[in-house]
Amino acid sequence: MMNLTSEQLRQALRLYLVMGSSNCAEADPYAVLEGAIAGGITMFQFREKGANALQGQAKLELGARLRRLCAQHAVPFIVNDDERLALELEADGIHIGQEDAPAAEIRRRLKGMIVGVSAHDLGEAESALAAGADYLGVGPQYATRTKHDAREVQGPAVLERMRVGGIQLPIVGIGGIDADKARAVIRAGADGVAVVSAISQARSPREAADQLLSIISNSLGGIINDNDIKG
Ligand code: TZP
Ligand code: MG
Repeated sequence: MMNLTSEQLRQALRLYLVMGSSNCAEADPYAVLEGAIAGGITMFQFREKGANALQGQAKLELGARLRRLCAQHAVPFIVNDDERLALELEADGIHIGQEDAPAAEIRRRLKGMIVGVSAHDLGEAESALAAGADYLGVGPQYATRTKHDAREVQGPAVLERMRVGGIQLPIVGIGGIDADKARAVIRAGADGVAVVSAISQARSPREAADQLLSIISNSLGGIINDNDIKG
């Protein structure tokens, strides 16, 4: 298991690929992840969900292959929702939603793992912080076709409200983010972006990741310069 400081986690969240087999259309998820890693993704979440999602042994086997690939490249490997799977795969962390067990409980059961929590407004962000979340996933930033039960679109303004409200935790924006939208999400206060389709459905996951990472890095760099100027 990787032991990351909060600042290392913030760095690792710059370009976070979230994916399961059903997000890859015809492509092989292993090949998609290989390409995405070559293109520079900084974190990965195995999210095996939806109508055609793998179950049982098949889910475990795919998870184990993707987990090994991440370990070979020192990319933190996070499991969506499934505590047992996170333990079985010796994941670096788990990502939970508002409807899952409280972060504090999960933190006790999964000692040492990174715990990410989905938050939709300042109140949920404050609760997640109090429960010991290590980072927040905030969205949907824009309309998404990937998650059918996603909440109402928030827009990047929700990130500003959280930052103004005093939330300093590492945050990734998620939902409908592509190369055209990544900059606005970073400018609003996110430390990185989480994407599903922008990489998993791209003709070249490697090129898509590479392009996103340079936009994100440039946008983060711009923020540092702005602060420098303001002193
Ligand atoms: N949570 C909020 S939106 C979303 C999740 C898992 C899906 C994001 O997928 P995409 O394809 O990047 O819009
Ligand atoms: Mg969930």
